[in-house]
Amino acid sequence: MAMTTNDDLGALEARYMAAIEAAGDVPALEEVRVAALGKKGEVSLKMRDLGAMSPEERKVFGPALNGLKDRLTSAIEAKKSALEADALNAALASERVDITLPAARAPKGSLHPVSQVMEELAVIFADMGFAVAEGPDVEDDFHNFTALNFPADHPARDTHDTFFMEKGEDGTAKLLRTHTSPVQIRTLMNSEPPVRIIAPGRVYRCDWDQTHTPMFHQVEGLVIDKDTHMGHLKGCLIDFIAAFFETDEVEVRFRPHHFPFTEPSAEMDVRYERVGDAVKVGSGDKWLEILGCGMVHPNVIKACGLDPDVYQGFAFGMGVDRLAMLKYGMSDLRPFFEPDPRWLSHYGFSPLLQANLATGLS
Ligand code: 2NL
Repeated sequence: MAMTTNDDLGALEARYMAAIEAAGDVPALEEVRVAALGKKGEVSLKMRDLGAMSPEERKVFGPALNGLKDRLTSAIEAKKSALEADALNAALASERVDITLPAARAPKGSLHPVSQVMEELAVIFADMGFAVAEGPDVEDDFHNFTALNFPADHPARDTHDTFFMEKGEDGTAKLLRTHTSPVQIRTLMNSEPPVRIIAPGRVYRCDWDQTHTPMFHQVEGLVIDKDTHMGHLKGCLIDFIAAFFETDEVEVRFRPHHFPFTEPSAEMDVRYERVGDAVKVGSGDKWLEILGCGMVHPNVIKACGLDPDVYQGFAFGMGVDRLAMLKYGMSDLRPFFEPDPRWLSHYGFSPLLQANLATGLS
């Protein structure tokens, strides 16, 4: 058996370290690993030689070989992570799509049902004296959670529900808003009551299955004044349902619920029956959960710099995609966000026929 010396091990380590460094991709790196540490690898064979050494030699070369093996293993792991990160970045760069390019074929324009319903909501609530408020999709913890009276350990703050950005220089992470409530917080902080707004827009949650998409649409409403009470909430929401479903027959029920940002809180159900895939409101023997609502929690009023002993009001929130499905009889949420022109030409709306309370919403 050829004698192994410390110099041999040093040269072998230098050679493999250089090979690891030089590996251009994961398969090449794997070849280096097998050559060094695989069953018949150079280092593994030297390990086997230990058995034939004298105890004194083994005392020296055993630890030396183990150290060598550990250093090569960590170097390979580190290189592998770096190669994988490079591959991901290259894929991201090459798969980038220029969304500002003009469409390849002349588009036949039609309004997406979500856009149509957003228009209808704006028209209905404008008639009741509400303005439309907008705000950023990228939010901070204060406007999305803290000001809304979410406790520090509330599960919605968990990364499973919320998309967080990387931490910035100030050590805090921005996030994608999980509801449009932060729009209302911003409006309330920057204006004097009375406030009557709806906040429609995109919201984001880390959820993706048959009935959930990671981006969806919500509309929330907020009324703050000196003597707003639950009677106003009820009247406003019943009028909204009648206008939205274009019927005078509306029967609703309120079930007690919990939200951190309202007290008391309720969910509102509407009596309905199915007609094909669409719902008919006002008749039937079934109840449809439509929205959540409540009286704005005093802590929320306080967080916006207002005195809860002077100001109070109500708020509500609902899913726009779901409203569209119910009203226009679409049973599957997934095609909403797939660019299939057949679906859009079937369910889309003419952009020339604007939603209007006098001549009909749709
Ligand atoms: C739901 C329930 C709701 C609100 C949203 C709100 C906003 C402010 C203050 C208090 Cl600034 N409340 N929004 C209130 C009750 C319910 O949404 O199920 N949405 C899909």
